[in-house]
Amino acid sequence: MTDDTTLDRRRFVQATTAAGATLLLAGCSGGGGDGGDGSDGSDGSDGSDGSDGSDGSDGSDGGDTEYLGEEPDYGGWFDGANNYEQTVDATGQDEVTVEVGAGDGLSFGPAAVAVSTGTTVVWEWTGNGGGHNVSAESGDFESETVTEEGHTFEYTFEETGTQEYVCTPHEAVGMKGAVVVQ
Ligand SMILES: [Cu+2]
Repeated sequence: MTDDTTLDRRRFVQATTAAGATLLLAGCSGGGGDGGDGSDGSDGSDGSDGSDGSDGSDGSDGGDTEYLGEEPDYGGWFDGANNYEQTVDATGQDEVTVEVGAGDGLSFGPAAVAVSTGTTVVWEWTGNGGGHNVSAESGDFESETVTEEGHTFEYTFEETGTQEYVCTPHEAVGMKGAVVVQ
């Protein structure tokens, strides 16, 4: 009894699927000709004035920011650090920019970023928070201490591992960062 019901149901499903497929096919071949009037999409030009996006400085507009699926263990490095929440996933990119003097001016932004080997990290000074530098705990890189907005310092990470760094003048107030090289 039950077997019959199952069989019937299966047949019914098959029949429905076949009918659905036929309908889909019919819809495709039938409606194909009218596709031409999609052309008025060309006056969508007012999309370009999104220029006032610059005041989204509280980070809330970071729609395309991706975080690592699993947060690395920094062994307490970020305890008391500014601007650290999660590690930004920037793996697979040739170049990544980190702000020096982000947020309140005494932070790196993002404080923690993951990159791939061969990635160049470009630190860019915002001009906020006074004189900053970028100094690796390992000693592998160290910039001069600079105040001016737009100054940059870069370092290309060739080896996997975590590189912790500080702003020497503001280390004591939590201006710390890390680059995780994967
Ligand atoms: Cu600083």
